[in-house]
Order: sequence, then structure tokens, then C-alpha cells
Amino acid sequence: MSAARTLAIIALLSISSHLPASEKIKLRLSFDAPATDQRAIALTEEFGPRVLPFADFEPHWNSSLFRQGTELIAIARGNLDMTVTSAQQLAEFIPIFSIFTAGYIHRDAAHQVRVFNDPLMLPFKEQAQQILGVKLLAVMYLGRRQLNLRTEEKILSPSDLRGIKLRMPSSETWQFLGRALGASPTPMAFSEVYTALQTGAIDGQDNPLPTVVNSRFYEVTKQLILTSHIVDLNYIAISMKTWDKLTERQQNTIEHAAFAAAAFGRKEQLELEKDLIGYLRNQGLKIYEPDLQAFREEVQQAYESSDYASNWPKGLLERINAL
Ligand code: KDO
Repeated sequence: MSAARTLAIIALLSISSHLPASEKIKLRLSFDAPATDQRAIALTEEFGPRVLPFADFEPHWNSSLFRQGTELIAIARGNLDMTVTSAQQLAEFIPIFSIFTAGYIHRDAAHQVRVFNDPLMLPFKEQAQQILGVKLLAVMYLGRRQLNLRTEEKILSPSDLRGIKLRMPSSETWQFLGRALGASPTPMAFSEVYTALQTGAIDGQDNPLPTVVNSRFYEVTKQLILTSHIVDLNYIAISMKTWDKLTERQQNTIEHAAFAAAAFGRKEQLELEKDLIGYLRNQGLKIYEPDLQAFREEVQQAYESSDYASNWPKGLLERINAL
């Protein structure tokens, strides 16, 4: 964080009233990313300090508190205050979220923000609150997911992925995306992926370039295929039980802090994505541009003819595409 920003935050904190530690609200967050991931840094540097006057932000990275995919249930049961969740995890409980898990649905980071801020998002936010007791505060940019394999065969189109054992996150919609890409998907928690690539238990994984670097997957893989099959996102989420304990002023501060963290993380992640192709090539990875049209057509066709699409309110896909 720049010195100017640090001074500004200190100044902000010094004038605002600090609650005694005993009266501070505890905000325990569990997330599956490592502390060095840009989204973790964004929350530590931009969210924590802004809520310091009245809340004790306590992040737990690397799924050290709750396993990946169990955070939303923990919040619903009152055992966790915050998490960074995904459309795929929400879709496990709220089918309409499956539209945001479809390959090629979001065009870029700016499109994600327009969609999240648009009135079309209200039913999604309301259902998350009503069904899970979770409030979605802001949308984080995770990045364009690429195929990252330990095999060396050239992959140009979905048919080349036949028989490739591709690890995808455990949510059912991730497994669907793996099949839509033409591979044989296998579910696995994020924290197990490096070892599985090292031992050959899987042929590959998919994640954005910043994650491939941050989790050092390039050490145990041979190639990247730039499918950009989903411009992936996360949502900063807070328990409604925790939210309802806050004053309106504290709620506004929390919303602003989440927005600031998401904006900071998005800027950093976009910067990283630009620079990492060269870096990964220097680390020995072969990097290929596949037949994007072939992947896009195959994936979009799979979703449009899927049961998921029957959950999507009429016209919603067109409204998302029009933003
Ligand atoms: C993953 O498990 O591959 C995934 O990318 C899923 C995302 O939704 C997100 O949870 C991410 O893991 C973690 O934040 C690690 O980057």
C-alpha cells in the first residue's frame, strides 16, 4: 500500500471513534485462496483497516478454518461471519446462479461490475439473503480461466481434450463446465491441486494466470492453452446475522470497504494478467492460442441445451449480454 494511502487511512481512523476491543464486532472470514493471492491482499490491506474502528477483521486463508465449498453452510449455521464465495458455490443452493457459471458468459472485469450493479442482480441478492442468510457485498475479479496441463499433446479444440483428466473445483457446475470443454473432469479441492499435478493423479487444472503463478502450478505442468473459457469472479459475502448487529453507519462503512477491496484486487489482478504470459513462458511453459470459436460454440451449446438453462428466467441471458 502506498505511503499516501496508509497516511490517509491512519488519518481516517484517528478521527473516527474507536470502540473498545471488547465491544468490537468480530468478522471471521474463511477463504480457500492463499494469503499471497491478490484477493487476500486486497481484503487485508483495503477492507481490514477501514472497519478497524468498530470491527476486528480476522481472515483465515488456505481453507484453514473451513474446507473449500463448506463456507456458505458455515455462514448459514451462524459459525462464520464472512467468506469470498463464487457463483458455482451459490448455484449449489440457488439454481438461478448457474447462469453466471456458464462458460463465456462474462466478457471482462468491467462487464462483471456492470452486471453486479444492475437491477437484474436484485433477485440473486435477495435469494442469497433469504435462502442462505448471506449478503453479497461486492464482486471480485478472479480472472480469465485457462487450461493448464502436465501433458504435452497439442490441444486446439474440444475434441483434443477427450480423455484428459481435468481437475475442476468440486461444485457440480464446475464439473459441467469441464465436460462442456470436452475433458473428463474430476472434483478436487483447490489446496490439493499442486500435489495431484506433481504425482500425475490429474492431467491438468484450470485457473487464471495469477493463480497459476501464485500457487506455482507452472512448476508441475508443461503447457497453457488460452481458452479464457470463463472470466471468473468471486463475491465478498457477509452473514446477515452479523450484518443485522451493525448500525447503519457501520453497514455503509462495511459496504464501502468491500467495494474498495474489490476495486483494488481487480486492478492488481488485471495488471498481473497482462504481465504473466511472458513470465510463464520464461518458466518453461508452452503457451498456445486454441481455436477459440470451436471452444466458444461447443461450451455455449452445452449450456443452452442444459437443464441449467431451464432455470434461467426468460430474457435474462439477453439482458446480461446487452450490458
Ligand atoms: C479453484 O478451486 O480452482 C478456484 O479457482 C475456484 C474459485 O472460485 C476460487 O475459489 C479460487 O479457487 C480460490 O480463490 C483460489 O484461487
